[in-house]
Amino acid sequence: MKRTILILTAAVAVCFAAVAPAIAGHPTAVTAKKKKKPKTYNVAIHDNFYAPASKTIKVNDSVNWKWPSDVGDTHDVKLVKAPKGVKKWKSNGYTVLASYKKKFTKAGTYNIICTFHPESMSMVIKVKK
Ligand SMILES: [Cu+2]
Repeated sequence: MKRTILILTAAVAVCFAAVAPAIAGHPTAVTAKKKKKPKTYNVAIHDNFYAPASKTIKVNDSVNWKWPSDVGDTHDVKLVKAPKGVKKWKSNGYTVLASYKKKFTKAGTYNIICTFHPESMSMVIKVKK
C-alpha cells in the first residue's frame, strides 16, 4: 500500500513538472504575438501654425492637438481631406488650454486646416499601414 502511494505521488510530480513550464511560458507567448502598442503624438497649436506641420504615423495611432497655455488667437482643427470612407470632423475653436484627440484607423493622407486661418494654418498627416 505504501508503495502504491509513493508511485502515485511520483506520477503526480512528473505530471506537474510537465505542465508547469507550459503555464509559466504562456504569458510570454501571448506578449510575443501582440502588435505594437498604438502611440499618441502631440501637435502644438500656435499663432498661426501647427507644430509639427506634417507628421507620419501608423494605423491606430492618435494625434492630440494642444492649445497653448498663453491666451492667443482662436484656432480649431478641421479635417478637410481624408481617405475614402473616413468621416470628416472638426474641433471647437479655442484660445487657450484645450486639447482635441483623434485616432487614425485608415491608412492614407489627411489634410487638416484651422478654419480661422485657412490660408496659413494647415497640416498633413500621413498614416501608414
Ligand atoms: Cu488658427
